[in-house]
Amino acid sequence: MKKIVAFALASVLAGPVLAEDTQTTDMMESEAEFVALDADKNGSISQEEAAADAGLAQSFAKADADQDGAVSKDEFVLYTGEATAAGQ
Ligand SMILES: [Ca+2]
Ligand SMILES: [Ca+2]
Repeated sequence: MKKIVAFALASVLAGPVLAEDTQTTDMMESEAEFVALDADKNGSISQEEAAADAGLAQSFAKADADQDGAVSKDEFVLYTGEATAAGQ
């Protein structure tokens, strides 16, 4: 039993190191998600394309930082990063 607790503790202590890897993975996941949502592959997500993602559709105006009616890749990565930081 003690061994199991020690292993669990070691996993927790290893957490910060793993978290750094996760940040990089999150960025790549955001990009993969962006490509998946950009149905017509024009490099930005229109409001219609955003409808495929309930969370993005709801926060579209917020994600569209420059309010040009489309979410660019940079805006999307920023938006998903902020959403992750806020724990949503
Ligand atoms: Ca598009
Ligand atoms: Ca925009």
